[in-house]
Amino acid sequence: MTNLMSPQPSQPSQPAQPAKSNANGWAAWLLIGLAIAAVVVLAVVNTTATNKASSPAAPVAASGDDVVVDVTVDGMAFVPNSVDVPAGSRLIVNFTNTGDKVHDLKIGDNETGRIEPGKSAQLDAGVITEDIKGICTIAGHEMQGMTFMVHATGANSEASSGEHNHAVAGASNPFVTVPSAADRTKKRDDFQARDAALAPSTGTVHEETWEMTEEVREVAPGVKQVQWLFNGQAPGPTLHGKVGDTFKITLVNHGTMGHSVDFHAGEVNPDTTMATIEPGEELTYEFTANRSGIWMYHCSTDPMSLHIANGMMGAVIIDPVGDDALSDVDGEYTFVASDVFLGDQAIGANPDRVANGDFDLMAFNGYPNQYDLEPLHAKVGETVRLWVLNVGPDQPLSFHVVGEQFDTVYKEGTYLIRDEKRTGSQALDLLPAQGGFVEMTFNEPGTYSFVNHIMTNAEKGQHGKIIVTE
Ligand SMILES: [Cu+2]
Repeated sequence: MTNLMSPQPSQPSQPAQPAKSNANGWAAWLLIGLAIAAVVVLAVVNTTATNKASSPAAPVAASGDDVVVDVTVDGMAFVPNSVDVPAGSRLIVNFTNTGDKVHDLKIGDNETGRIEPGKSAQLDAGVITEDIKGICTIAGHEMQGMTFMVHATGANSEASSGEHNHAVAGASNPFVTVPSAADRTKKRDDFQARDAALAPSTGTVHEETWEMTEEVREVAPGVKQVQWLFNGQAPGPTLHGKVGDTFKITLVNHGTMGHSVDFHAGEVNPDTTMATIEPGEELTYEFTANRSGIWMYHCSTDPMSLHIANGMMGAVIIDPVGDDALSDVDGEYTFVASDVFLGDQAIGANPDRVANGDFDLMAFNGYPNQYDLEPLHAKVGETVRLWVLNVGPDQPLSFHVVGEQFDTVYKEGTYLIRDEKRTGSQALDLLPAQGGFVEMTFNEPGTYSFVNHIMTNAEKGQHGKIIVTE
Protein backbone atom coordinates (compact mmCIF):
# COMPACT_ATOMS: atom_id res chain seq x y z
CA MET A 1 0.00 0.00 0.00
CA THR A 2 2.92 2.31 0.61
CA ASN A 3 3.63 2.44 -3.08
CA LEU A 4 0.01 3.20 -3.91
CA MET A 5 -0.01 6.15 -1.51
CA SER A 6 3.20 7.67 -2.77
CA PRO A 7 2.33 9.60 -5.95
CA GLN A 8 1.72 12.95 -4.24
CA PRO A 9 5.06 14.04 -2.85
CA SER A 10 4.96 17.60 -4.15
CA GLN A 11 1.72 18.66 -2.46
CA PRO A 12 3.13 20.44 0.60
CA SER A 13 5.13 22.82 -1.60
CA GLN A 14 2.24 23.62 -3.96
CA PRO A 15 0.97 27.22 -3.72
CA ALA A 16 -2.63 27.50 -2.46
CA GLN A 17 -5.05 28.01 -5.35
CA PRO A 18 -8.74 27.37 -5.99
CA ALA A 19 -8.15 24.42 -8.25
CA LYS A 20 -6.21 22.59 -5.54
CA SER A 21 -9.13 21.38 -3.49
CA ASN A 22 -10.78 19.98 -6.59
CA ALA A 23 -7.54 18.27 -7.54
CA ASN A 24 -7.17 16.88 -4.04
CA GLY A 25 -10.71 15.61 -4.06
CA TRP A 26 -10.10 13.89 -7.38
CA ALA A 27 -6.81 12.42 -6.11
CA ALA A 28 -8.52 11.14 -2.99
CA TRP A 29 -11.16 9.31 -5.05
CA LEU A 30 -8.41 7.94 -7.28
CA LEU A 31 -6.55 6.63 -4.22
CA ILE A 32 -9.67 5.03 -2.81
CA GLY A 33 -10.22 3.38 -6.17
CA LEU A 34 -6.63 2.12 -6.28
CA ALA A 35 -6.91 0.87 -2.71
CA ILE A 36 -10.01 -1.13 -3.58
CA ALA A 37 -8.23 -2.53 -6.63
CA ALA A 38 -5.28 -3.48 -4.45
CA VAL A 39 -7.52 -5.29 -1.96
CA VAL A 40 -9.05 -7.23 -4.85
CA VAL A 41 -5.58 -8.12 -6.16
CA LEU A 42 -4.43 -9.26 -2.70
CA ALA A 43 -7.55 -11.36 -2.32
CA VAL A 44 -6.85 -13.05 -5.65
CA VAL A 45 -3.23 -13.70 -4.59
CA ASN A 46 -4.43 -15.18 -1.30
CA THR A 47 -6.91 -17.39 -3.07
CA THR A 48 -4.17 -18.59 -5.38
CA ALA A 49 -1.92 -19.34 -2.43
CA THR A 50 -4.73 -21.23 -0.70
CA ASN A 51 -5.36 -23.25 -3.82
CA LYS A 52 -1.64 -24.05 -4.05
CA ALA A 53 -1.59 -25.19 -0.44
CA SER A 54 -4.21 -27.77 -1.20
CA SER A 55 -1.93 -29.41 -3.80
CA PRO A 56 0.69 -31.87 -2.46
CA ALA A 57 3.68 -29.65 -3.36
CA ALA A 58 4.07 -26.72 -0.95
CA PRO A 59 4.00 -24.70 1.35
CA VAL A 60 5.25 -27.09 3.98
CA ALA A 61 4.02 -27.31 7.54
CA ALA A 62 6.36 -28.21 10.40
CA SER A 63 6.18 -31.95 10.92
CA GLY A 64 7.62 -31.86 14.40
CA ASP A 65 10.42 -34.24 13.34
CA ASP A 66 14.07 -33.44 13.96
CA VAL A 67 16.87 -34.39 11.59
CA VAL A 68 20.25 -34.47 13.34
CA VAL A 69 23.43 -34.55 11.26
CA ASP A 70 27.10 -34.55 12.25
CA VAL A 71 29.25 -32.27 10.13
CA THR A 72 33.05 -32.01 10.19
CA VAL A 73 35.69 -30.22 8.14
CA ASP A 74 38.28 -31.60 5.72
CA GLY A 75 40.59 -28.97 4.28
CA MET A 76 38.26 -26.35 2.86
CA ALA A 77 35.13 -28.49 2.70
CA PHE A 78 32.31 -29.51 4.98
CA VAL A 79 31.94 -33.29 5.36
CA PRO A 80 29.34 -34.16 4.29
CA ASN A 81 28.74 -31.10 2.14
CA SER A 82 25.03 -31.72 1.70
CA VAL A 83 22.11 -33.29 3.54
CA ASP A 84 18.61 -34.37 2.55
CA VAL A 85 15.93 -33.27 5.01
CA PRO A 86 12.23 -34.17 4.68
CA ALA A 87 10.47 -30.85 4.16
CA GLY A 88 8.90 -29.70 7.39
CA SER A 89 11.52 -31.26 9.64
CA ARG A 90 13.80 -29.30 11.92
CA LEU A 91 17.50 -29.60 11.06
CA ILE A 92 20.00 -29.84 13.90
CA VAL A 93 23.68 -29.81 12.94
CA ASN A 94 26.32 -31.05 15.35
CA PHE A 95 29.28 -29.21 13.90
CA THR A 96 32.83 -30.17 14.82
CA ASN A 97 35.68 -28.19 13.33
CA THR A 98 38.13 -30.97 12.46
CA GLY A 99 40.08 -28.60 10.22
CA ASP A 100 43.16 -26.59 11.10
CA LYS A 101 41.62 -23.13 10.65
CA VAL A 102 38.79 -21.28 12.36
CA HIS A 103 35.45 -21.86 10.59
CA ASP A 104 31.76 -21.33 11.11
CA LEU A 105 28.57 -22.66 9.56
CA LYS A 106 25.68 -20.43 8.64
CA ILE A 107 22.45 -21.91 7.30
CA GLY A 108 19.86 -19.30 6.42
CA ASP A 109 19.78 -16.84 9.31
CA ASN A 110 21.18 -19.33 11.81
CA GLU A 111 24.88 -19.58 12.51
CA THR A 112 27.32 -21.26 14.85
CA GLY A 113 29.63 -18.31 15.34
CA ARG A 114 33.38 -18.81 14.94
CA ILE A 115 34.53 -22.29 15.97
CA GLU A 116 38.20 -22.93 16.75
CA PRO A 117 39.89 -26.09 15.41
CA GLY A 118 38.94 -29.06 17.59
CA LYS A 119 35.87 -27.31 19.02
CA SER A 120 32.19 -28.17 18.45
CA ALA A 121 28.86 -26.39 18.41
CA GLN A 122 25.27 -27.32 17.78
CA LEU A 123 23.35 -25.35 15.18
CA ASP A 124 19.57 -25.28 15.12
CA ALA A 125 18.92 -24.53 11.47
CA GLY A 126 15.18 -24.34 12.05
CA VAL A 127 12.36 -25.98 10.11
CA ILE A 128 13.48 -26.75 6.56
CA THR A 129 10.78 -25.98 3.99
CA GLU A 130 12.90 -25.49 0.89
CA ASP A 131 16.43 -26.04 -0.40
CA ILE A 132 18.84 -23.77 1.41
CA LYS A 133 22.57 -23.24 1.19
CA GLY A 134 24.90 -23.18 4.15
CA ILE A 135 28.33 -21.59 4.06
CA CYS A 136 31.37 -20.75 6.12
CA THR A 137 31.14 -16.97 6.36
CA ILE A 138 34.87 -16.35 6.79
CA ALA A 139 36.13 -14.33 3.85
CA GLY A 140 37.05 -16.52 0.90
CA HIS A 141 36.04 -19.83 2.49
CA GLU A 142 32.78 -20.18 0.55
CA MET A 143 34.67 -19.46 -2.66
CA GLN A 144 37.17 -22.20 -1.82
CA GLY A 145 34.39 -24.74 -1.40
CA MET A 146 32.94 -24.42 2.09
CA THR A 147 29.30 -24.80 1.16
CA PHE A 148 26.71 -27.07 2.73
CA MET A 149 23.56 -27.72 0.71
CA VAL A 150 20.39 -28.57 2.58
CA HIS A 151 17.96 -30.30 0.24
CA ALA A 152 14.32 -30.27 1.32
CA THR A 153 12.95 -33.57 0.05
CA GLY A 154 9.29 -33.74 -0.85
CA ALA A 155 9.07 -29.97 -1.13
CA ASN A 156 8.38 -28.04 -4.28
CA SER A 157 11.95 -26.90 -4.72
CA GLU A 158 12.24 -26.81 -8.50
CA ALA A 159 13.16 -23.15 -8.44
CA SER A 160 16.12 -23.63 -6.14
CA SER A 161 19.43 -24.77 -7.47
CA GLY A 162 22.37 -26.57 -5.96
CA GLU A 163 24.23 -29.78 -6.62
CA HIS A 164 24.52 -32.64 -4.19
CA ASN A 165 28.13 -33.48 -4.79
CA HIS A 166 29.89 -30.38 -6.00
CA ALA A 167 30.11 -27.11 -4.19
CA VAL A 168 29.41 -24.16 -6.42
CA ALA A 169 32.44 -21.93 -6.12
CA GLY A 170 30.77 -18.72 -7.14
CA ALA A 171 31.00 -19.96 -10.68
CA SER A 172 28.34 -19.23 -13.24
CA ASN A 173 28.93 -21.62 -16.10
CA PRO A 174 25.42 -22.60 -17.23
CA PHE A 175 26.63 -25.88 -18.72
CA VAL A 176 28.39 -27.48 -15.80
CA THR A 177 29.04 -27.10 -12.09
CA VAL A 178 32.59 -25.82 -11.86
CA PRO A 179 34.45 -27.85 -9.22
CA SER A 180 35.57 -25.80 -6.23
CA ALA A 181 39.11 -25.75 -4.87
CA ALA A 182 37.99 -28.27 -2.25
CA ASP A 183 36.62 -30.56 -4.96
CA ARG A 184 39.81 -30.18 -6.98
CA THR A 185 42.22 -30.98 -4.13
CA LYS A 186 40.25 -33.80 -2.50
CA LYS A 187 42.39 -36.94 -2.29
CA ARG A 188 41.36 -39.66 -4.72
CA ASP A 189 42.69 -43.06 -5.66
CA ASP A 190 41.71 -43.09 -9.31
CA PHE A 191 43.83 -40.14 -10.40
CA GLN A 192 47.17 -40.16 -12.15
CA ALA A 193 48.86 -36.85 -12.85
CA ARG A 194 50.58 -36.27 -16.15
CA ASP A 195 54.29 -36.98 -15.73
CA ALA A 196 55.97 -33.56 -15.71
CA ALA A 197 59.50 -34.98 -15.97
CA LEU A 198 61.24 -33.96 -19.19
CA ALA A 199 62.29 -37.05 -21.15
CA PRO A 200 65.89 -36.89 -22.43
CA SER A 201 66.58 -35.84 -25.99
CA THR A 202 67.81 -38.67 -28.20
CA GLY A 203 68.99 -38.67 -31.81
CA THR A 204 69.03 -35.83 -34.29
CA VAL A 205 65.98 -36.68 -36.39
CA HIS A 206 62.69 -36.79 -34.55
CA GLU A 207 60.08 -38.56 -36.61
CA GLU A 208 56.61 -39.11 -35.19
CA THR A 209 53.05 -39.64 -36.38
CA TRP A 210 50.36 -37.86 -34.42
CA GLU A 211 46.70 -38.79 -34.65
CA MET A 212 44.34 -35.87 -34.28
CA THR A 213 41.13 -36.94 -32.52
CA GLU A 214 38.12 -35.53 -30.69
CA GLU A 215 37.35 -37.52 -27.54
CA VAL A 216 35.57 -37.16 -24.20
CA ARG A 217 38.14 -36.78 -21.43
CA GLU A 218 38.07 -35.78 -17.76
CA VAL A 219 39.22 -32.15 -17.70
CA ALA A 220 38.67 -31.51 -13.97
CA PRO A 221 37.30 -33.53 -11.05
CA GLY A 222 33.73 -34.50 -11.92
CA VAL A 223 33.86 -32.84 -15.34
CA LYS A 224 34.21 -34.74 -18.59
CA GLN A 225 33.94 -33.11 -21.97
CA VAL A 226 35.12 -33.48 -25.53
CA GLN A 227 38.73 -32.44 -26.10
CA TRP A 228 40.53 -32.02 -29.40
CA LEU A 229 43.82 -33.86 -29.12
CA PHE A 230 47.26 -34.27 -30.65
CA ASN A 231 48.04 -37.97 -30.16
CA GLY A 232 45.47 -38.46 -27.42
CA GLN A 233 46.90 -35.83 -25.09
CA ALA A 234 46.14 -32.29 -23.99
CA PRO A 235 48.66 -30.71 -24.01
CA GLY A 236 50.00 -32.72 -26.92
CA PRO A 237 53.31 -34.64 -26.65
CA THR A 238 56.32 -32.66 -25.44
CA LEU A 239 59.05 -32.82 -28.09
CA HIS A 240 62.66 -32.56 -26.88
CA GLY A 241 65.67 -32.04 -29.12
CA LYS A 242 68.71 -29.83 -29.52
CA VAL A 243 69.81 -27.08 -31.84
CA GLY A 244 70.31 -28.48 -35.34
CA ASP A 245 67.87 -31.37 -34.97
CA THR A 246 65.23 -32.12 -37.60
CA PHE A 247 61.61 -32.81 -36.74
CA LYS A 248 59.25 -34.65 -39.09
CA ILE A 249 55.79 -34.83 -37.60
CA THR A 250 53.08 -36.49 -39.67
CA LEU A 251 49.57 -35.44 -38.67
CA VAL A 252 46.63 -37.70 -39.40
CA ASN A 253 43.21 -36.15 -38.93
CA HIS A 254 40.75 -38.64 -37.43
CA GLY A 255 38.48 -35.85 -36.22
CA THR A 256 35.22 -34.43 -37.52
CA MET A 257 36.61 -31.04 -38.56
CA GLY A 258 39.72 -29.50 -40.07
CA HIS A 259 42.83 -29.20 -37.90
CA SER A 260 46.43 -28.13 -38.39
CA VAL A 261 49.59 -27.36 -36.46
CA ASP A 262 51.97 -24.43 -36.08
CA PHE A 263 55.33 -25.24 -34.48
CA HIS A 264 56.91 -22.04 -33.22
CA ALA A 265 60.16 -24.02 -32.90
CA GLY A 266 60.73 -23.88 -36.65
CA GLU A 267 60.69 -21.33 -39.44
CA VAL A 268 58.50 -22.56 -42.28
CA ASN A 269 56.10 -21.28 -44.91
CA PRO A 270 52.75 -20.98 -43.07
CA ASP A 271 50.74 -21.12 -46.31
CA THR A 272 51.64 -24.72 -47.00
CA THR A 273 53.12 -26.29 -43.89
CA MET A 274 50.48 -24.97 -41.50
CA ALA A 275 47.59 -25.73 -43.82
CA THR A 276 44.39 -27.09 -42.37
CA ILE A 277 43.82 -30.72 -43.23
CA GLU A 278 40.32 -32.11 -43.40
CA PRO A 279 39.11 -35.33 -41.73
CA GLY A 280 40.86 -38.33 -43.23
CA GLU A 281 43.77 -36.29 -44.62
CA GLU A 282 47.37 -36.23 -43.44
CA LEU A 283 50.28 -33.84 -43.70
CA THR A 284 53.95 -34.05 -42.77
CA TYR A 285 55.31 -30.97 -41.04
CA GLU A 286 59.10 -30.79 -41.22
CA PHE A 287 61.30 -28.20 -39.59
CA THR A 288 64.86 -27.80 -38.39
CA ALA A 289 65.35 -26.40 -34.89
CA ASN A 290 67.88 -23.64 -35.38
CA ARG A 291 67.27 -21.85 -32.11
CA SER A 292 67.10 -23.09 -28.51
CA GLY A 293 64.31 -22.48 -26.04
CA ILE A 294 60.87 -23.75 -25.16
CA TRP A 295 58.48 -23.17 -28.03
CA MET A 296 54.73 -23.40 -28.29
CA TYR A 297 52.88 -25.41 -30.87
CA HIS A 298 49.16 -25.29 -31.49
CA CYS A 299 46.43 -26.01 -33.98
CA SER A 300 46.24 -22.95 -36.22
CA THR A 301 42.78 -23.55 -37.62
CA ASP A 302 40.28 -20.78 -36.86
CA PRO A 303 39.08 -19.96 -34.35
CA MET A 304 42.49 -20.73 -32.89
CA SER A 305 41.32 -19.75 -29.40
CA LEU A 306 38.79 -22.59 -29.50
CA HIS A 307 41.19 -25.18 -30.92
CA ILE A 308 43.77 -24.25 -28.27
CA ALA A 309 41.17 -24.17 -25.49
CA ASN A 310 40.04 -27.65 -26.46
CA GLY A 311 43.57 -28.98 -25.98
CA MET A 312 45.41 -28.58 -29.29
CA MET A 313 48.63 -27.12 -27.91
CA GLY A 314 51.96 -28.23 -26.51
CA ALA A 315 55.68 -27.61 -26.10
CA VAL A 316 58.88 -28.21 -28.04
CA ILE A 317 62.07 -27.90 -25.99
CA ILE A 318 65.29 -27.29 -27.90
CA ASP A 319 68.49 -27.51 -25.87
CA PRO A 320 71.36 -25.18 -26.72
CA VAL A 321 74.64 -26.86 -27.73
CA GLY A 322 78.37 -26.23 -27.45
CA ASP A 323 79.43 -23.41 -25.14
CA ASP A 324 75.79 -22.57 -24.49
CA ALA A 325 74.86 -26.09 -23.31
CA LEU A 326 72.79 -26.28 -20.16
CA SER A 327 74.31 -27.48 -16.92
CA ASP A 328 73.33 -30.84 -15.47
CA VAL A 329 70.55 -30.66 -12.89
CA ASP A 330 68.99 -33.20 -10.55
CA GLY A 331 65.51 -32.86 -11.96
CA GLU A 332 64.06 -31.30 -15.10
CA TYR A 333 60.32 -30.74 -15.51
CA THR A 334 57.95 -29.11 -17.96
CA PHE A 335 54.84 -27.12 -17.12
CA VAL A 336 52.48 -25.98 -19.86
CA ALA A 337 50.14 -23.36 -18.41
CA SER A 338 46.68 -23.08 -19.91
CA ASP A 339 43.22 -21.60 -19.38
CA VAL A 340 40.44 -24.16 -18.91
CA PHE A 341 37.05 -23.52 -20.47
CA LEU A 342 34.17 -25.81 -19.60
CA GLY A 343 31.03 -26.52 -21.57
CA ASP A 344 28.56 -29.12 -22.68
CA GLN A 345 30.11 -32.59 -22.40
CA ALA A 346 29.40 -33.49 -26.02
CA ILE A 347 30.73 -30.19 -27.38
CA GLY A 348 33.69 -29.34 -25.18
CA ALA A 349 34.86 -25.85 -24.30
CA ASN A 350 31.87 -23.59 -24.82
CA PRO A 351 32.60 -21.53 -27.96
CA ASP A 352 30.91 -18.37 -26.67
CA ARG A 353 32.77 -18.51 -23.38
CA VAL A 354 36.05 -19.03 -25.22
CA ALA A 355 35.28 -16.12 -27.54
CA ASN A 356 34.62 -13.93 -24.51
CA GLY A 357 37.72 -15.11 -22.63
CA ASP A 358 35.37 -16.37 -19.93
CA PHE A 359 37.58 -19.13 -18.51
CA ASP A 360 36.49 -21.36 -15.63
CA LEU A 361 39.70 -22.89 -14.32
CA MET A 362 43.47 -22.77 -14.89
CA ALA A 363 45.90 -25.63 -15.27
CA PHE A 364 49.49 -26.78 -15.45
CA ASN A 365 49.82 -29.61 -18.00
CA GLY A 366 46.13 -29.58 -18.79
CA TYR A 367 44.47 -30.46 -15.49
CA PRO A 368 43.79 -28.03 -12.62
CA ASN A 369 45.61 -28.76 -9.34
CA GLN A 370 46.93 -32.11 -10.57
CA TYR A 371 50.26 -31.67 -8.77
CA ASP A 372 48.45 -30.89 -5.54
CA LEU A 373 46.95 -34.37 -5.87
CA GLU A 374 50.28 -35.92 -6.93
CA PRO A 375 53.16 -33.63 -5.91
CA LEU A 376 56.65 -33.71 -7.42
CA HIS A 377 59.51 -34.77 -5.15
CA ALA A 378 63.07 -33.55 -4.57
CA LYS A 379 65.84 -33.88 -1.98
CA VAL A 380 67.51 -31.17 0.05
CA GLY A 381 70.52 -29.87 -1.88
CA GLU A 382 69.13 -30.80 -5.28
CA THR A 383 68.86 -28.30 -8.12
CA VAL A 384 65.84 -28.47 -10.38
CA ARG A 385 65.11 -26.84 -13.72
CA LEU A 386 61.48 -26.05 -14.41
CA TRP A 387 60.63 -25.32 -18.03
CA VAL A 388 57.50 -23.21 -18.28
CA LEU A 389 55.40 -22.38 -21.33
CA ASN A 390 52.23 -20.34 -21.32
CA VAL A 391 49.82 -21.44 -24.05
CA GLY A 392 46.89 -19.33 -22.82
CA PRO A 393 44.95 -18.79 -25.01
CA ASP A 394 44.43 -15.56 -23.04
CA GLN A 395 45.73 -15.43 -19.50
CA PRO A 396 49.19 -14.23 -18.41
CA LEU A 397 51.41 -16.20 -16.03
CA SER A 398 53.63 -15.06 -13.17
CA PHE A 399 55.43 -18.28 -12.27
CA HIS A 400 56.60 -18.40 -8.67
CA VAL A 401 57.74 -21.10 -6.23
CA VAL A 402 56.69 -20.40 -2.65
CA GLY A 403 59.73 -20.49 -0.34
CA GLU A 404 62.32 -20.45 -3.12
CA GLN A 405 64.34 -17.93 -5.09
CA PHE A 406 65.47 -18.59 -8.63
CA ASP A 407 69.23 -18.25 -9.15
CA THR A 408 68.80 -18.71 -12.91
CA VAL A 409 66.01 -17.42 -15.13
CA TYR A 410 65.90 -17.88 -18.87
CA LYS A 411 63.10 -16.21 -20.79
CA GLU A 412 62.46 -15.99 -24.53
CA GLY A 413 66.02 -16.47 -25.74
CA THR A 414 68.00 -14.78 -23.02
CA TYR A 415 69.17 -15.26 -19.45
CA LEU A 416 67.67 -12.67 -17.12
CA ILE A 417 70.05 -13.97 -14.42
CA ARG A 418 72.40 -16.95 -14.39
CA ASP A 419 73.94 -18.86 -11.46
CA GLU A 420 73.54 -15.88 -9.16
CA LYS A 421 74.75 -16.11 -5.57
CA ARG A 422 73.90 -12.63 -4.30
CA THR A 423 70.74 -11.82 -6.15
CA GLY A 424 67.84 -13.77 -7.55
CA SER A 425 64.42 -13.76 -9.09
CA GLN A 426 60.99 -14.44 -7.62
CA ALA A 427 58.76 -14.80 -10.67
CA LEU A 428 58.99 -15.57 -14.38
CA ASP A 429 56.41 -13.57 -16.30
CA LEU A 430 55.07 -15.11 -19.47
CA LEU A 431 52.34 -13.92 -21.81
CA PRO A 432 50.63 -16.50 -24.02
CA ALA A 433 53.17 -18.11 -26.40
CA GLN A 434 56.12 -17.16 -24.22
CA GLY A 435 58.34 -19.58 -22.37
CA GLY A 436 61.53 -20.09 -20.43
CA PHE A 437 62.96 -21.92 -17.45
CA VAL A 438 63.89 -21.28 -13.86
CA GLU A 439 66.43 -23.06 -11.65
CA MET A 440 66.54 -23.32 -7.88
CA THR A 441 68.25 -25.37 -5.18
CA PHE A 442 66.29 -26.57 -2.18
CA ASN A 443 68.05 -25.84 1.11
CA GLU A 444 65.47 -27.16 3.55
CA PRO A 445 62.85 -29.91 3.60
CA GLY A 446 59.28 -28.76 3.18
CA THR A 447 56.32 -28.42 0.88
CA TYR A 448 57.08 -25.87 -1.84
CA SER A 449 54.09 -24.73 -3.90
CA PHE A 450 54.52 -23.58 -7.47
CA VAL A 451 51.86 -21.13 -8.51
CA ASN A 452 50.71 -18.53 -10.94
CA HIS A 453 51.24 -15.50 -8.68
CA ILE A 454 48.25 -13.93 -10.38
CA MET A 455 46.61 -15.29 -7.28
CA THR A 456 43.06 -15.71 -8.52
CA ASN A 457 44.43 -17.90 -11.29
CA ALA A 458 46.39 -19.97 -8.76
CA GLU A 459 43.11 -20.32 -6.88
CA LYS A 460 41.48 -21.52 -10.09
CA GLY A 461 43.96 -24.37 -10.38
CA GLN A 462 47.42 -23.14 -11.46
CA HIS A 463 48.91 -24.49 -8.27
CA GLY A 464 50.99 -27.56 -7.45
CA LYS A 465 53.48 -28.85 -4.90
CA ILE A 466 57.06 -30.03 -4.73
CA ILE A 467 57.76 -32.04 -1.58
CA VAL A 468 61.38 -31.75 -0.50
CA THR A 469 62.80 -34.31 1.91
CA GLU A 470 66.22 -34.92 3.52
CU1 LIG B 1 42.33 -27.98 -34.42
